[in-house]
Amino acid sequence: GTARIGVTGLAVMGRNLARNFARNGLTVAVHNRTASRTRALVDDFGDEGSFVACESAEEFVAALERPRRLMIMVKAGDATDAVIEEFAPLLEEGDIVIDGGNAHFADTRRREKALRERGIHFVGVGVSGGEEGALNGPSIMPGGSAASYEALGPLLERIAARAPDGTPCVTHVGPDGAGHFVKMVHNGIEYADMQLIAEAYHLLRAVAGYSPARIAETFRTWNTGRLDSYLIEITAEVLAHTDAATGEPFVDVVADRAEQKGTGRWTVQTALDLGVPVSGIAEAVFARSLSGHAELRESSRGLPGPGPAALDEEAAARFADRVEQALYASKIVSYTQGFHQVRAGSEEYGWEVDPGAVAAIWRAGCIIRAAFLDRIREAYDTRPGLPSLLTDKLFREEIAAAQDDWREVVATAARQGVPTPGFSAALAYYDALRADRLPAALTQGQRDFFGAHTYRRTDREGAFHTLWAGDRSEVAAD
Ligand code: 2AM
Repeated sequence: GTARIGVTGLAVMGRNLARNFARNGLTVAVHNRTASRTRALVDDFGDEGSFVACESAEEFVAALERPRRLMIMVKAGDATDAVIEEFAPLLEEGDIVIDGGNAHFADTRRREKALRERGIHFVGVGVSGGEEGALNGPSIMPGGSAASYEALGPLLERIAARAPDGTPCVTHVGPDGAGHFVKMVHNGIEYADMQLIAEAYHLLRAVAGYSPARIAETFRTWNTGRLDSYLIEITAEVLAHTDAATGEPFVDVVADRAEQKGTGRWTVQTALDLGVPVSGIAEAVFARSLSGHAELRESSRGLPGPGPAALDEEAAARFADRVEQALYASKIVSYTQGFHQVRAGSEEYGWEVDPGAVAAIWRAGCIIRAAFLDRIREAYDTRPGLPSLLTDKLFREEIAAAQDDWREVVATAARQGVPTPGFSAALAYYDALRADRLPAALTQGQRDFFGAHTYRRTDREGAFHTLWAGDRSEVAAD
């Protein structure tokens, strides 16, 4: 065969990735269960590059140069296993099967192991950037053997987004499920970013009294500073949009029930298993969930609470500046938590993920792309073993400068009854981590009281138990 890579599964993501490969000078074999899609691709876009249209699995496999690089772009789940089972018997040792779908990293680990035992490389690839990214340059997060990356990496570099400094947004994240894991955390961070932006909007609307158009202007201004990011940019677009049918701001005619496809939930579930406090991401998932509980919300409407108090123009402008500070500080916390999860996953599964490289490939192509990620890359490049982004010199200074405003915003929100779970959770995380002493000591006392769970002491080694029901003397519990 002569095709450098093959794509099977030609719904929009697969089709756009195949076109991206072809547009970048690679001969691409294309295949789909239903052959009409394959023909449509070549009919509609055949002039963009070199495609080899294949009707059967055998034809598809035969079209690929060796080692074969076969990319599966079907719906995550059973379809992926079905397609793997269909092709694996046709492949030879050293061939590479690539799953570019949104698989759970645990499935990717299982598939990688099963195929490795058959001498076939399996690469789970996180692809971010949606349909547009797939066509014009996504951020790509491949996980698999180093040998498979040698054969595949250069091709992925051709189609990846370019960071502002020109480097392609793809790196060998680590073995087996590392790529899909990192993609999952990316999505969790995306949820948190979106929630924080939504809270900023809500505060500007309810407390500062700004209109959606005015808030769009505010976000545009913020987008020229340190918050410069794709999500802030599109937020301004959405807020400036007017509904054609009613002439009302678009944001006022959209039902306020947020949906989710589940990768944010996976992030939080996995974080719970790993014992990583990703409170900002969790609050973002819960905020969407809460918004969808229509009956609960209906029956709770009118519960007592304060309403927002109107600010004059000058106070409103000052408050808006504070919200920018609160948003930025909370964003640092979200990323701190997300990168903690990446490190925890990496340690649990022995992936040796380079967090600086992850930040670098999120700089372009994906939904959370932002100038900010370059700062994170720098932080890890300066200190590869950095335990927490909060302890990076620059972030530490920025939070020091932002924190009075951050606290004021959270206090104002509480006083005026505006829910800010993201801002509040981020601040609580920050204050908990910097505390000398936590009330966890009391928690340990309670646990020892009702369940004899024992505790450790600050002044001596060992585990201890207090005879709460007896004379309350302390005994060694080892
Ligand atoms: P289809 O066009 O034949 O339906 C998104 O659903 C993509 O995944 C489509 O290209 C679809 O093929 C493909 N797909 C879904 N389930 C599949 C399966 N079990 N086997 C092969 N392809 C599948």
